[in-house]
Amino acid sequence: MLNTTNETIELPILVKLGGSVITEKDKEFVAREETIRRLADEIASSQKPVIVVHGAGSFGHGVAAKYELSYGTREPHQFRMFSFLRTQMDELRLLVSRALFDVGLRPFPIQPSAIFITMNGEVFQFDDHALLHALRLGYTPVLHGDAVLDYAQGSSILSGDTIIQLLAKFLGLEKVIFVSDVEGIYDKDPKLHSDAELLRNLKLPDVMRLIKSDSVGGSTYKDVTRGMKGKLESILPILDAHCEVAIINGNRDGALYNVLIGADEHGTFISPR
Ligand code: ATP
Ligand code: IP8
Repeated sequence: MLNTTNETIELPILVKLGGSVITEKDKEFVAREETIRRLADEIASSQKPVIVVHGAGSFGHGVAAKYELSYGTREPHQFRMFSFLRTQMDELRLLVSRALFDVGLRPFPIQPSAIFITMNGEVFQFDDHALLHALRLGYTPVLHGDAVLDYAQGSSILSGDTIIQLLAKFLGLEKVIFVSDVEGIYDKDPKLHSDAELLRNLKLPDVMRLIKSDSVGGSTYKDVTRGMKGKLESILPILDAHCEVAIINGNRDGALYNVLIGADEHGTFISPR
């Protein structure tokens, strides 16, 4: 149960819809709308309270990389492209929120750059009021990786994985599901090695070992937040907060529904201890 001041509500499950699943990562600004609708339907069918955080995929990473927006805004064209990136993320959030609405849920879309401000790329301010009140009222908050304002350098890129990590700790959640375009964590990048083996059950020390090894890499697509390696680094503090983590393939029909209802069939499942 989540205690928000004087009320307790059922603990939501955090679901990260990876940018590699909800967008065509190699086609700029193209969303995979059918997949988004199916994933929304799986969330609704599970009847579990969730918070949705989605990735940027091809709506964000290409622009962020080209104009170096992770490192700040100094030149006039960077300020303009920051605005462009922000509006692209609004568009993707709208597509995800509308799909959730269309399957009967009550999405509450939140613009992360309006509630998070960073300092040198690290979260410095987080205004939690709207998020907590939305949860209290039974809405499904929808957030995402975003281009955010930064007190020191003007702008930075806040990954959806970092938001997940913050929310898991802050809300004391018990389960986080990362929906990606691979079955889970492998002993090497499955997109580059056909003999890669899926690691089904892991514990916190295994994650620490994998981060130090070369077996987990970035993404094969343009990704300013460092692909699966960045994801594993975000997962460590989540496990530290005693929260379970699942990484599943969003391209596999029913995988999200199954893991939401607790039938862990396909994927990598990481327990805090
Ligand atoms: P986004 O961060 O845009 O939301 P995402 O959450 O879907 O995207 P990515 O950051 O693209 O996920 O990371 C998934 C990618 O990581 C896979 O497509 C795969 O190519 C790559 N990868 C590298 N090493 C591994 C590994 N050992 N196991 C699994 N995937 C790996
Ligand atoms: O796709 C990155 O978020 P992520 C956000 O969740 C932008 O890593 C705008 C590139």
